[in-house]
Amino acid sequence: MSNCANSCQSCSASHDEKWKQQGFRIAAFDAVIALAGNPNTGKSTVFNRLTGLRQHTGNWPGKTIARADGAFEFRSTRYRLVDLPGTYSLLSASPDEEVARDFILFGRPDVTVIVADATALERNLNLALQILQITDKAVLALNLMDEALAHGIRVDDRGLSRDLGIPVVPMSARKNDGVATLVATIDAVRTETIACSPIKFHFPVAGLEKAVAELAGELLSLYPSLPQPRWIALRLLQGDSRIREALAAGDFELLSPPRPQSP
Ligand SMILES: Nc1nc2c(ncn2[C@@H]2O[C@H](COP(=O)(O)OP(=O)(O)OP(=O)(O)O)[C@@H](O)[C@H]2O)c(=O)[nH]1
Ligand SMILES: [Mg+2]
Repeated sequence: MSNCANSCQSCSASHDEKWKQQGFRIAAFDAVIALAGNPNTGKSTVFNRLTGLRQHTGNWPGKTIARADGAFEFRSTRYRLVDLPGTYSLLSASPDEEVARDFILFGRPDVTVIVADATALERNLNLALQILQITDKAVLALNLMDEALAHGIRVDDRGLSRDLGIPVVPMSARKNDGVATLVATIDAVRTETIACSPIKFHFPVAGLEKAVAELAGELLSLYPSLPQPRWIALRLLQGDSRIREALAAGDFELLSPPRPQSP
């Protein structure tokens, strides 16, 4: 691990500088929200609904992947919204998946909104379950409900919410249906007015649970601020070279968005 893995002054300063250069006032946000989901599920439509003209586009640092950041306000809380690249999984080494995974894992958004296509729920839930392994505060935006209804697809959103352990908001972003409920739900999850208890995988394979727990413990003693050590331990045991490289480089601080400063 490099000696700038933890929050050393110079790293934070250059990190803040980078965001300032991209036009953001670091102290201008109270909370950070990530928008994740499969490609073509309406993430950017939701993003545009929430941020309107208050947005900024560019590339992810060091990559040619487009990035959109924006802002919205709800009950005096200033939110920064980050539109992540659409992905089917977080497990491969494709640059899009890496950006999405690193932001959710190391960027530690206050809430992650998973935008899902209600007409293709099974495929969308694959990614949703992966996201729930690496974050504890999330909302499922069940988008394209208008299409689902037109195709006679009905979704038991309450049952889904119970099973996933996070709130589910049925919506049609294109028609602006459910957007206000989504915002209120994000706020309620952030303030813990709504408690999340996302479903986590358990490993029935003999010995695996023990190995994950042991390695997670070792990792935490080496890197006390490491997010989601169990998930990282599992990826290391599976031989994920990207996670190994991220650990070796110790660049968690650089992967993180600027944290709001206290007034
Ligand atoms: N019918 C319907 N169409 C929608 C809805 N939300 C978005 N769309 C349409 O779905 C298409 C994809 O929307 P985007 O917002 O670009 O989806 P995205 O998830 O940002 O796509 P990628 O960035 O490519 O992953 C567009 O044609 C939208 O107008 C919705 O609620 N209902
Ligand atoms: Mg998009």
